[in-house]
Amino acid sequence: MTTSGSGSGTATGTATDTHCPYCALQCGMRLRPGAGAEPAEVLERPDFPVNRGALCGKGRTAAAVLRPGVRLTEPLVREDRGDRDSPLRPASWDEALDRVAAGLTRARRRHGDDAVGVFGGGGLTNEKAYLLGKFARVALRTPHIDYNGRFCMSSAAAAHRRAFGIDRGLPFPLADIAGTDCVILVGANPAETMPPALRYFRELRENGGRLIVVDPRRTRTAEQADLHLQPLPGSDLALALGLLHLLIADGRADKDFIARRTTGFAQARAAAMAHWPQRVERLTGVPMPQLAAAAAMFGEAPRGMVLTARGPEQQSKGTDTVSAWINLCLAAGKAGRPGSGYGCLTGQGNGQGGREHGQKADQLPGYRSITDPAARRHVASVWGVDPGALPGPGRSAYELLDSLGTDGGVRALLLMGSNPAVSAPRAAHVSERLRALDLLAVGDVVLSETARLADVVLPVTQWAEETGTTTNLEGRVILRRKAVDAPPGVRSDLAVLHGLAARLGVPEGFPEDPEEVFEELRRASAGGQADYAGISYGRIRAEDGVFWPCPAPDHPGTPRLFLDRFATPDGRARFAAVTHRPAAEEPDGPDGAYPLYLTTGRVVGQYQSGAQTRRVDELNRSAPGPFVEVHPVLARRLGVADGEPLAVTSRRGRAVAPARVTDTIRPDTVFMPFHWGGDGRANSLTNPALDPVSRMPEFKVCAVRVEPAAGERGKGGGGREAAERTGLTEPTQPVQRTESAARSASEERTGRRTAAAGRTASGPAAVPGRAS
Ligand SMILES: Nc1nc2c(c(=O)[nH]1)N[C@H]1C(S)=C(S)[C@@H](COP(=O)(O)OP(=O)(O)OC[C@H]3O[C@@H](n4cnc5c(=O)[nH]c(N)nc54)[C@H](O)[C@@H]3O)O[C@H]1N2
Ligand SMILES: Nc1nc2c(c(=O)[nH]1)N[C@H]1C(S)=C(S)[C@@H](COP(=O)(O)OP(=O)(O)OC[C@H]3O[C@@H](n4cnc5c(=O)[nH]c(N)nc54)[C@H](O)[C@@H]3O)O[C@H]1N2
Ligand code: SF4
Ligand SMILES: [Mo]
Repeated sequence: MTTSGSGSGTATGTATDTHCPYCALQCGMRLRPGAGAEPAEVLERPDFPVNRGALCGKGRTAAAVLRPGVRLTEPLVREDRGDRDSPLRPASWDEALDRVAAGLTRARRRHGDDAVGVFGGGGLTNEKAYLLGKFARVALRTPHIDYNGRFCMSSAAAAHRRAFGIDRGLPFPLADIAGTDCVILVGANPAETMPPALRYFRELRENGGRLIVVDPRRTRTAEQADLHLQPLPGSDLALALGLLHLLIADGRADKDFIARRTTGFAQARAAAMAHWPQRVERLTGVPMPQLAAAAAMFGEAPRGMVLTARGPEQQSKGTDTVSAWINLCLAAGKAGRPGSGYGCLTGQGNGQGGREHGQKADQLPGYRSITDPAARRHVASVWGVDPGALPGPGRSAYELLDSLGTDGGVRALLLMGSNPAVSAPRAAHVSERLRALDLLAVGDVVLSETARLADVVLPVTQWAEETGTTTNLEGRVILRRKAVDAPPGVRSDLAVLHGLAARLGVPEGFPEDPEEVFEELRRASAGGQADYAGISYGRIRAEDGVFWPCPAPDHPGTPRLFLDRFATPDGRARFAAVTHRPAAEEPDGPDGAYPLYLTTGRVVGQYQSGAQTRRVDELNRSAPGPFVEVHPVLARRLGVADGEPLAVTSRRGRAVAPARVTDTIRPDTVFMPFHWGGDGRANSLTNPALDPVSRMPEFKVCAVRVEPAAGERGKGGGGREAAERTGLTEPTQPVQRTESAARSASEERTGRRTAAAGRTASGPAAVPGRAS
C-alpha cells in the first residue's frame, strides 16, 4: 500500500528498505525515489518487527523535507564577515569551511582550546555522533562537547546506571510489553509520541494485562488506561514513594527477590515509610483510594513493568524520581526476569546510540567514562593519540549554552543536529548567548531558527540521502540505508567534519564513508558497556538489527538484559534512598504573581523544535500552531473562550497562544507544546533549574500566570513563511529581540526565584495542594 504524504505522481526507481528520520521507534519503511522532479514516496515495510508496517503521520510525510525549496541546498555565510546583522548569502563550500576553520582557530589562539565547543544531537547517526566526539577531543582538543540528549533521557540514564550499572533504555524488546501483566506508564504519551507502539499496550490489555497511566493530563494514552493517576506536575517522586510505602505495608514486597538480587533495601524502605498515604495525597493531589488501587494492581500482578518518559524525567529531581520508580520495581520483584522490568522510552531517532559513542561531555565511545584511565587508554589507542592529550569532562548542555560568548566560556561553536533557539530552556537567554558568540557554525538540513543566527550555515544530507546506523529505544542497532540521491551542493556531516579537521591540521582519522567510521566505532566500543564489536552492516541487514552488547561476530546480541545478573560489580541491583523534594519553582499561592503550574510536551503532528515538520503542509494542517491547554474552570475565571489568545508569563519571559479549553487537564495547571518559535515559544517560559546528577533542566514544571491577551494573535514564529524556505531575505532574528526585551522587563519586575518548599498549591479549583 502506498502511504505517501508528499504528493502523488508516478514514482519510479527501486524502493529501498530504510527507517524514519524522526523518533526512537525508528519505524521501518520503504522509500522509492520519484521520477525526475517527482518527490520520493514512502511505502510500508510490514516485515520490520518493531512497527510492522505502521507509520505515524510524520513518518508517512517525511519525504516532503527532501524537496529542494524546503531544505537547504548551498552553504550560507554572512555578507559582512563578523557582522551577524548582515544578510546570509550563498557561498562555496571552500569559503564556508574556511570561515568556520578560521573562526575556530582564532578563538583557540586568543582564548585557549577551551574556548571552542561542539553541540550535537540525538538524531545524528552513531557514525556522526562518534566522529563528532572524536572531532572535539582530537581535532579541537576541547572538553566542551555536549548535545540535546541531555534535555531528553539523561535523568533516566543516570538512574539506570545507579540501579543497574548500565544504561539501555529498554532492557527488553518492545514486544515484551504485550506479554506482561501490569504496566505503569509514567509521564509518557505514546498515543501522540510513538503511535505505532500503542499496538503493544493494546495487546497487553487484550491479553488481560492492566495499564496504569500517570500524567497530569488525561491524554489519549491515559484514556486507554485501566487506571489514570493525575498528579500535580513535579510530584512523581512522592507518588512513587507512596506506592512503595503501600506495597510494603500491604505485605506485597518480594522478600526473596530483594534478598537474592538487590542491595540497599533497608534505607529505601525507611525513606518510603516517611511517605504515608495521607502525606502523598497532599503532595501529589492523587486521592488515597487511587493510590491504593495502583499499588494493589501492580503488587498483585505476577509480572510487571514501569516505563517512564519525559514527564517524570524532565525535572530538577528527575534522577531521584526515576530511582523511586525503579525502587518500586525492585521491591515488587519485577526486574531482571522475563516479562518484568523498568524501562525508559527514549525519544530521539538515535536517542540511545547518540548517548553511547562520545558526544556527551563526560563520555568516550562504548559508553565509557572520560575520567576512567583504562577507558582513556583504550580509546586513545584507537584514535592514535596520547591518552594524556584527551581532554577531561566538559560542561553539560545548558551550562555550555549559558557560557557562550562569556569570559571563560565558549567563543566559537560548531552545532549539528539541534535547534536550541526553540528547544532549550529559557530560550530567549540561550538565543542571546548564541548571538554573543564570535563564531556560530550550524550544520542543518533546513534553515532552523538557530541556523538563522549563525555566521556560517552548512547544508547537510538527511536520513534517506545517506547510510548510517541508529540504535532504537530497545537497544537494537539498525541500518538506515540511502534511498535517494542528495541534491548537488549538499554534503554529509561526515564530509563536513573531514573538511574541517583537514583545515585544522588533522588530515587523517575523519573518514567520509559511514561504514569506515562504523568499523572504527566497533573497535572503539569493544570492551565497553555499549559493545558493538560484533555488529556489522552486513549482520544488521541480515538480522533486522542487532541488540547490544554484542562483543563478537558470533555473539547473538542481547535482546534481554539482567536475566542472570545486573551489570553492577556484585551483580545485584541497587535501591536508592531517595525522598520527596519540591520543584525548583512552585506556584506562589492564589494571590501570588505566578499561581499556576506550566508543563510542556508534544503533539502528534509536530516533531521537536518543528524545524523539519513545520515544513510539511499536511502536518501543519493537523497541528497548525502553539496553544495553551486550560481547564474550563480556569478559563471561566480568566474570562477566556476556546481559541482566544492567552498570555503566559513566567519569571523568564512571556508567550502568547490561543486557549484550548479542555477538561483533560488539571485546573491548577496549563500545558503548552514546545514545537514553535516566535510569540508562542513555550521555552520562553521554562526553568533551566538543573538536576544535580543528570544536569537535566526542569522542562516539565515551572510557575506561571495566565491572562487574556486580547489583540495579540499568538502564533508560532518560524512556520511556513516563504521567506524561510529560501531563507535569504528574512531579517535574521526579530523574534528573539522582542522576546528578550520582554524577558528582561519581566525579570526586573519580579527579580527572584522562589525557595518553593512547603507552599500550598494554588489553583482556581479545589484541588489538593502540595505541602512538605
Ligand atoms: N509527535 C512527536 N513525537 C515525538 C516527539 C515529538 O516532538 N513529537 N519527540 C520524540 C522525543 S525526542 C521524545 S523525548 C519523546 C517524548 O515522549 P513523551 O515523554 O511521551 O512526550 P511529552 O509530551 O514530552 O511528555 C509526556 C507526558 O508527560 C506529561 N507530564 C507533564 N508533566 C508531568 C509530570 O510532572 N509528571 C508526569 N508523570 N507526567 C508529566 C505530559 O502531560 C505528557 O502527556 O517523543 C518522541 N516522539
Ligand atoms: N519545553 C520543552 N522543551 C523541550 C522538551 C520538552 O518536553 N519541553 N523536550 C526536550 C527534548 S526531549 C529534546 S530531544 C529536545 C529536542 O530539541 P532539538 O534539539 O531542537 O531537536 P530537533 O528539533 O529535532 O532539532 C534537530 C535539528 O537538526 C536538524 N537535523 C536533522 N537531521 C540532521 C542531520 O542528520 N544532521 C544535521 N547536522 N542536522 C540534522 C533538524 O533539521 C533540526 O534543525 O527538545 C527539548 N526541549
Ligand atoms: S512513530 Fe516515530 S519512527 Fe515511527 S513513523 Fe512516527 S515519527 Fe517515525
Ligand atoms: Mo527527546
